Amino acid sequence: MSFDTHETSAFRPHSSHWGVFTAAMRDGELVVRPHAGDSDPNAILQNFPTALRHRARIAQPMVRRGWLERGPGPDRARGRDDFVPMAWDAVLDLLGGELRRIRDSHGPGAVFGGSYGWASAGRFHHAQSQIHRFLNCAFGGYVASVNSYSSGAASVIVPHVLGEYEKLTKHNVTWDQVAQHSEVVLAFGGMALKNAMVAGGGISDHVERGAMRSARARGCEFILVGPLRSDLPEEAGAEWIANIPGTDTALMLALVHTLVSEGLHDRAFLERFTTGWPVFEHYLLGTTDGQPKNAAWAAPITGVAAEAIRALARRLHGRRVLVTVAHALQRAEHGEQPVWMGAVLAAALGQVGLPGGGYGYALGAIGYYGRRANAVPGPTLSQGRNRHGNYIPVARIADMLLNPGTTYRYNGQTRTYPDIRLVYWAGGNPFHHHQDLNRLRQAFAQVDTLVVHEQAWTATARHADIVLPATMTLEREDIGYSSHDPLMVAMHRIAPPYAEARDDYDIFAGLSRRLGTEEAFTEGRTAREWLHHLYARTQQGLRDLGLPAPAFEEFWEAGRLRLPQAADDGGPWRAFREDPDSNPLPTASGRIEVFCATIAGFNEASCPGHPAWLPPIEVPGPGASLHLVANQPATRLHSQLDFGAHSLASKRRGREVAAMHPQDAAERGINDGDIIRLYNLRGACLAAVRLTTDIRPGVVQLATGAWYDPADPHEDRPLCVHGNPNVVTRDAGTSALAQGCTGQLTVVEVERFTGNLPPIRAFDPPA
Ligand code: PGD
Repeated sequence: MSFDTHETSAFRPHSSHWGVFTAAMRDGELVVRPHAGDSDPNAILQNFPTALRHRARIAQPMVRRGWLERGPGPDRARGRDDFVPMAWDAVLDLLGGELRRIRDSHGPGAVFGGSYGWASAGRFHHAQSQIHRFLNCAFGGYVASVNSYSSGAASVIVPHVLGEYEKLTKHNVTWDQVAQHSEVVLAFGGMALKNAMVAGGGISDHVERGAMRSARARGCEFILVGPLRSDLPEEAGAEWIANIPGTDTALMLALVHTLVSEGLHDRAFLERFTTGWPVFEHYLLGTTDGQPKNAAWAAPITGVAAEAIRALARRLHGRRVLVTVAHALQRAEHGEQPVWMGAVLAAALGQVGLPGGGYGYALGAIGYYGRRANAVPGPTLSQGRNRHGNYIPVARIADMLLNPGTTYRYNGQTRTYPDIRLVYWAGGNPFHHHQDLNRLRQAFAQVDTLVVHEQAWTATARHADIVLPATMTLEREDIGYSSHDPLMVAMHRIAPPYAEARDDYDIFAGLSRRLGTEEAFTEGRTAREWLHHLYARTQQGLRDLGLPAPAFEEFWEAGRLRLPQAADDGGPWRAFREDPDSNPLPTASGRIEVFCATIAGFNEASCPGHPAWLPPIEVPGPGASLHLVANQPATRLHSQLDFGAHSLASKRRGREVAAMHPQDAAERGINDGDIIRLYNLRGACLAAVRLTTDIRPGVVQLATGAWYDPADPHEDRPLCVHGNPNVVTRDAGTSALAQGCTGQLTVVEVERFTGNLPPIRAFDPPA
């Protein structure tokens, strides 16, 4: 890798979702060093050096040949066609014309601009903010998406039953409280460090490992409930209860049943702070359906012995217990239930609102949970107002594109899918994040035009009609800020843009010029002027607190600014516990809703009025099939920089590595290091296999993020030769309540792959 310009031998500050760092060009090579103050830096940073000038980068604007020759319209050739390079002016003219055509003939409601994705850390060049601002301010609106692939179920159910979702995750039990107060941390789905290593907007110190180490040294007991032992770090010294995936709600019900039947539940807390307990208790004890949800009932469902469940319940009684539930659990069918039931368990233990106790929903799922909030506002680019207003729950995109005009249920409403003609994406990779990718390909074949801004040739870019090369974060100036990290970072430019790549901002400015709305989008500012403008909000916040507020130039020169943080006060649940009448929760009753009349009133069989065990549709058949846990990767953020050295080093024979129990492998004649084929009716992918006893038998684990790489893109259900689990996951909502993503858990068959090993072409630019 060599650079002929912009040799910056001095280390300059920069930031990413996976950590603050400094970087310099040394002898033509990019050198990246983690932030000196980071106690546990994230090795993912080392994907940058090889990624910066990798052949997978997009060098120039490209237009799909079929779209150019036949014009916009539904086309099965997407993802199979070749591309024609085009000059920037010409491609922006072309796209400007297409945007006008769609708006004039169909209106902004024919444009899907949800554009879900993590994009990059800088707050100005944040691609989601840029695209939404462009569509709102310069185009006239768009069909949006709501909620996230991360927490689709939780973010909808929590406001009904517990209060503000954002507060539950970001203003609640902190890592400091865990270190100082928790006696037992009962972690459903664990708290894997790979997840907490990442925080949107940047993170300057990874504290989770240290907090667990301190808690453990003080005598705190960690109990991991889940099929993968690696979901808590060694420092936690955890006891492992390896339940069958997707059965946590049944286990929690049995724990509460034991507490109730042995008189160990906190009646006074339930009476004072919750509503609807008696209705739930009838279900729990089986007076409504004849089936007590006791330990004997839960044992065959969960794969955990009845006596072990009872013993665990007794062990929780009378101690400072923190119940955590990982996001992963709600990224599955009926994902609302473990979220709700975790709160009911914490309430039955009477722990909600105590320091280091209660319900730490999603603690450890991401780096900005379990920390103190900044006391001053951060830089935020206004996205303007969407005058169109229509939206879909984010994970229903394929349903929307395949079924325009049909109705679906969401959060108590019956809604109608719009008729989308143009899909515009910047900063996300649906061929990474969506489920049942063969179905997604059919869905994308329906639209007139698919536009993608990308830095690299992801499968999403390959399926686009118009591909616009975007700069990588290292190639632009920005401000790194996360709401719960005290370090605001002046992200200096480290390298010049790759080939003809442009900032998303410049691309949208060029398009808005063609639409006659440039001023509305840019407000007459250059990118540098925007940084000044956005910084002023934080500066004012500091002034309001009577603190020194350095000028922008001073901040830029220093490279960072340490911000004041709010107190660790336990948030709304502490205040509620101290005085529930003065500080009610923002639920309908002002209490924790163990039975929720609002949800019951929606009449959804898939989400009744109290937490319940609802068996999943897909379960492994006897003998043949396995549960597939498709979780977050450890060596990259989602699919980002999968072509970087650190991510590549984790693969075997170029493929993503799946973990399997030796017992399951032996039954299938599979050896460590073999290539396996994971398949079901939806599709198939290859992976290399690693055998380990740190996984429950009956479960195979394959992380997300290996770029989709079809052996023959012309087939309808091609084999992904690289190991993207989303070719086999199920594209169905969590329930009619939240319609969240269910990609975490599915059922597959696994066999040894004996054919000729197809080459990996995911990182080669298309013809
Ligand atoms: P990323 O790989 O981060 O995944 O899905 P998401 O789409 O966020 O994609 C971001 C893309 O943005 C990358 O392709 C990157 O190159 C591009 N990009 C980065 N910076 C810029 C920029 O400045 N400009 C432009 N134009 N592009 C940029 C993540 C999603 O996946 C999430 S959040 C979760 S939690 C889900 N998890 C699962 C799961 O557990 N199991 C399954 N099966 N599936 C999941 N999918 C979900």
